[in-house]
Amino acid sequence: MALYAIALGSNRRHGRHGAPARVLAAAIAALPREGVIPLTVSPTFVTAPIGPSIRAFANAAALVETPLDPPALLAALKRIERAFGRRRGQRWGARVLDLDILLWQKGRWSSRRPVLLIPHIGLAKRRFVLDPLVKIAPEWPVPRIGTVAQARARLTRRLAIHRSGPGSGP
Ligand code: A4P
Ligand code: MG
Repeated sequence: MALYAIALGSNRRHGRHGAPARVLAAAIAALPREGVIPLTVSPTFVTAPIGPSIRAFANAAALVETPLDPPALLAALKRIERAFGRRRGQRWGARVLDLDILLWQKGRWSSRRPVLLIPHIGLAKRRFVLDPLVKIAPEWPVPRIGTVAQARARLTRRLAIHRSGPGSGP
């Protein structure tokens, strides 16, 4: 068995499950059928879209336990996405359900078939990932940064500097 942290995102209604927050709850409920047991689920955050999509997202994170190795877990998450009606070719667009692997207890994973990188490449750059994740795994190690809590502190500091702009402030 291994522990993973996964990210959940949705910014489209599902015909049966309803609004994005309900889609995330239904996705959590679908995990055990794939041999993935949710241990801790973060609160759901409503987040402004990053990228071209204009609809707000619901985002959450979960700690899960499973005997699956990283490629098998990715395949399981993709089956769940497909079952929720996610279509190919919607990269970065509006989507019913996006499930990403963020962290793996055993550390790093890198493969080309399937294309899979753990930690997730966007982990340290995205508040919509770190805000939910810090609620459930603040002490989880992040390579080269320290912990999830430190990654989030670093990102919010950087965003604050960005917002105040060059030359402003004392
Ligand atoms: N892949 C590689 N590493 C991983 C990993 N650790 N977990 C590969 C999952 N997949 C991984 O992903 C494309 C391919 O990445 C996969 O087939 C897998 O082989 P995808 O989920 O099919 O496509 P995507 O999600 O559109 O692309 P990507 O780059 O994962 O986009 P993101 O990072 O998911 O961003 N704004 C807000 N507020 N909230 C959001 O959730 N999401 C996105 C999409 C944009 N803006 C957002 C949000
Ligand atoms: Mg994704």
